[in-house]
Amino acid sequence: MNKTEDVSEMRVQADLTRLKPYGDTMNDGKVQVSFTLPVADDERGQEAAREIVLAMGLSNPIITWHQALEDNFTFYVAYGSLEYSINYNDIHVETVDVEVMTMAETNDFIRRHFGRKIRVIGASTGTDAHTVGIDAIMNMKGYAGHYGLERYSMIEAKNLGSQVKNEDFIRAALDFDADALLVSQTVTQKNIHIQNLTELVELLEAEGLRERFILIIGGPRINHELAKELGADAGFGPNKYADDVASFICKELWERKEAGL
Ligand code: B12
Repeated sequence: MNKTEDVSEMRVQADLTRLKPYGDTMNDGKVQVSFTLPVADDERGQEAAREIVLAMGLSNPIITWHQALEDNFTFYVAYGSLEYSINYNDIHVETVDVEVMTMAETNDFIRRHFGRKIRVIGASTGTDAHTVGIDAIMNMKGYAGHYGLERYSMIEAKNLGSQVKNEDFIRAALDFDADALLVSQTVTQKNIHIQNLTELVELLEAEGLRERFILIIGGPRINHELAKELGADAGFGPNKYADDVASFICKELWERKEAGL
């Protein structure tokens, strides 16, 4: 059997009503997990790691890597088999529903439908010091082959950087007369991103400004569903770029204009 036949054979065997990970053979349930335990890097620690993997519900655990981080902290990589499966047909997710335009198409859309530049302001808010995500979306040079919003001739983009307080962000957005607010949240420890974003939405609502702006949030742990839950208009996570954001802003502004808002 050649390689192509081999792959199509595996596809045929996939049962999406009983979906589970696979490593070597379809439905073998093989997963890799990594974690750190606050114990020494010795045989007892490895057995503890093996039992932790069993406690996760994975069968036939193998510890393939262990390395001391400090005297009493060890990092482990383990393999095991997941016995459970899920029904893929029961999975429904809310995603941003927009046809993504190129930079040129977006500029053209804005020129034809609004006849003015769209103003977008962004920041990484609260205590969050991570700037790479918001820069990826906004900076002239862009990210991963996608130019940032500063590059768009019909978008005026202002990037306030990181650790911007929600109050200051709102003031700056009003001064800039922004159409859209872009908020980046990377740190999620102790749900700090939820707190920051909830506070922002509450502040906007308290000042009667929530509907004044399109509110878009993003970050490695953000998705559209969470964004909607938190009261934003859209959420974007990894592998989303300026094109996705600009297309959404265009669609949303156009719908609001059509509705006379
Ligand atoms: C670089 C980095 C730092 C740098 C940041 C420098 C800088 N100027 O940004 C420094 C060293 C300062 C740092 C500090 C910390 N960091 Co740090 N950091 C990272 C690292 C290595 C890379 C992050 C990054 O740049 N990703 C690249 C960008 C492009 O990806 P992205 O942010 O996901 O962005 C994409 C999408 O999410 C989306 N997006 C992002 N924002 C937005 C916004 C909008 C509006 C939209 C539409 C889309 C969007 O678009 C982007 C492109 O697709 C990650 C680990 C990792 N490999 O990811 C840890 C990581 C994020 N850091 C982490 C932590 C814990 C910290 C510290 C708390 C560590 C400490 N104990 O001090 C501090 C926090 C400081 C603070 N107050 O915020 C954790 C976060 C864990 C968590 N879930 O909370 C990570 C995951 C590391 C880890 N595995 O523990 N960090």
